[in-house]
Amino acid sequence: MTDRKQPAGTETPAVARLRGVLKDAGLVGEGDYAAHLEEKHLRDGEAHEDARGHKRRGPLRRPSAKQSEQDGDEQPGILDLFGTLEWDESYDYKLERSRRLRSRRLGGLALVLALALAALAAPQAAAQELDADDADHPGRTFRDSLASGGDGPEMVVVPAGSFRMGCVSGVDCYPGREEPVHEVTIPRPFAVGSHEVTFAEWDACVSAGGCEHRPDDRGWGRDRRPVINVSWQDAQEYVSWLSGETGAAYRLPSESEWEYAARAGSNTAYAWGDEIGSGRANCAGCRGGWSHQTAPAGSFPPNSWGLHDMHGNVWEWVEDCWHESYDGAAPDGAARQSDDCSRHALRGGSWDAGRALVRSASRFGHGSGIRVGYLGFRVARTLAP
Ligand SMILES: [Ca+2]
Repeated sequence: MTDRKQPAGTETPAVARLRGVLKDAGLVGEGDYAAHLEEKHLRDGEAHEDARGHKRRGPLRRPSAKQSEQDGDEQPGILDLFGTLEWDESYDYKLERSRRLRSRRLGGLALVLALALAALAAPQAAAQELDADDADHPGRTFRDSLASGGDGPEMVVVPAGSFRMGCVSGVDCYPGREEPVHEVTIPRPFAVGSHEVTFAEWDACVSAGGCEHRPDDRGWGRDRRPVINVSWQDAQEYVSWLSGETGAAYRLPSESEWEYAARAGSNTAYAWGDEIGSGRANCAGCRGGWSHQTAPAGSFPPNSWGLHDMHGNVWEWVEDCWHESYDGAAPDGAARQSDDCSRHALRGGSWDAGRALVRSASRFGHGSGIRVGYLGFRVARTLAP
């Protein structure tokens, strides 16, 4: 098992702590932080990623109307991720504001350094002593080493806890299917993939002889694209191989574990609220910048527990046999192993699904052997007691 840093494009715990110190000291606020990042790009012409993940240099620019039309979607910008500045603000104004902020920051530099050192030192020293099965540290990421070489998928430790499962938001509910709303208690922490299993991860299984099926990628590319055209049975083959390679108990998440992880403590339609917004996910109507195809893993911000693409990109197989409602659902996070096991449950919606289907509560069932271009999965792992 090896440690990993926070996924690219997200704020590391160390940066979050530093920002907290700066904010507590009254030296920066949320908007100041966004302005600082933007000014840094404008000043330095640093490489940044556009909405399609392509590396670019130079000032951020508003996409042309023609480009937006070609993409068939509204292009999100880096500024939109922070939600504090608009594209139509003049760069001169923003630069002037950044200069004022920089001057203010310099005035408190000594204090910032002292507070930052105090905030960073102790927690990081403690984190280095943990391992994958340390159950008391949710949010920790790790990868298990494979016997055949390389590492397995990046995993995130999810805490134990309780939540209300089903259509608790009242937004776009599917009558009956997401009811009755019921309390579920996840008794122990577990780990779940930070992203959907990618083609690269699947192809490693094929190369090692653990997976027989080599799915088509529809011409979208493999590498970090989520694997598609895999059945529930194919997914079982993958987790069985991964368990053998790592010596750890890999499996699909149960349906309740999946929703618990997708909600990440929220009770809204989406982990970020009741509105679909823009630049949050990849679906039809998500305004995510990807036109009717999958997006590479990690193209969108994770939820507050560090999980990407729980909403959209590909539907994800879970362990449970399909049941049309939550009648008789287990209250302890266990997978349903009876009822219609010729079908299994799918969660999260996909690149071709509308916004109602990518809600946290949305669920669907498909024949267990079907292979289509909107079906994929992510793995879960039981942590040692
Ligand atoms: Ca997904």
